Amino acid sequence: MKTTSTKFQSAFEEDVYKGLISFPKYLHSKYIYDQKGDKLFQQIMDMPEYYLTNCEFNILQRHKDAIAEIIGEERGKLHTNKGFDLIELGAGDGKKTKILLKHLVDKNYDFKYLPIDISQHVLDELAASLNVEIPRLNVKIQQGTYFKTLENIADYSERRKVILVLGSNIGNLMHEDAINFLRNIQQAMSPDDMLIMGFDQKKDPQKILDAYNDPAGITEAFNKNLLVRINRELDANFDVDNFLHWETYDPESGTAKSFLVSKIAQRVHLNKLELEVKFDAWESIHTEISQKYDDKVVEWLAKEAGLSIENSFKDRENYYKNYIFKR
Ligand code: AVI
Repeated sequence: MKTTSTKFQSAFEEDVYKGLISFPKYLHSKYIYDQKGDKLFQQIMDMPEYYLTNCEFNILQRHKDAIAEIIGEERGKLHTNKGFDLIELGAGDGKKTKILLKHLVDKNYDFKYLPIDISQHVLDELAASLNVEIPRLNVKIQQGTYFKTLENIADYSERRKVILVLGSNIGNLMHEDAINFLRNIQQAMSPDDMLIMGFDQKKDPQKILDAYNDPAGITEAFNKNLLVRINRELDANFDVDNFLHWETYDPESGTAKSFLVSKIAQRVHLNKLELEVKFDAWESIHTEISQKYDDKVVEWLAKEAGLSIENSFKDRENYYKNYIFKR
């Protein structure tokens, strides 16, 4: 567990400080997501260039029958209680999940939906919309971070568990962190449980670059929201116009990287951290990775985390895959 040193009042302060005094400079993408960042990400998901959302939507639409059969099947004898709990990590607005939920309810599967999200507001809105759209659904919302909630999973889930992580969120982690993430989930699973997770696939590099570099500048605003947030919360004076949003994709490693590049030599003050940061002209801050995968890499990650691939479902163009794992 991470501890915050006494010099800092929060992990945010410490991480920003460490990232900006490093060479090369970096900032963690998780800090993009304040209220404004959440809204910008919603807009990204609606952009035509950001194919990931539609692909996963289509996969769930096309394969809901097969997915329901796999997750609804009673196999192990471990759980005497029939039925299952569908636990979604980072549920958000549940737009994609609702396809599966509607189908499971229509087919009378015995299950409860347990969405977990960091934001209580998001969860309240999700619960209200589900109440109207799928009134027969049994829902219990859980506010918290993935791992805190997973650690206490036994407190609220007594049945077989199907854990759902959509949106290729794992892609924002380097492989080592992705393995730890999967291992944490694996440790919360019993042998009868399943994990369904989305992984964006390697594809035409141009398609990937376009998804992270839209002409409307929404992704740019999303990336620069890191600086806007630092200005507000750490009393800093970043001029966002002095930075360029820059995206790269390495087809060998499958890693898309976002940067903010300083257009000029400049000094920025973060008063709350008593820090002055000096940028040379064209110096970069690395802000995000969005990893793209193939079956070999997903198999390797799964094996390292003690999981095995049970099945996988892809969209028509092979852009994206949802894998079902068991331990
Ligand atoms: C949340 N995550 C999976 C998104 C991605 O594709 O890496 C975040 C994002 N960054 C830029 N556009 C979308």
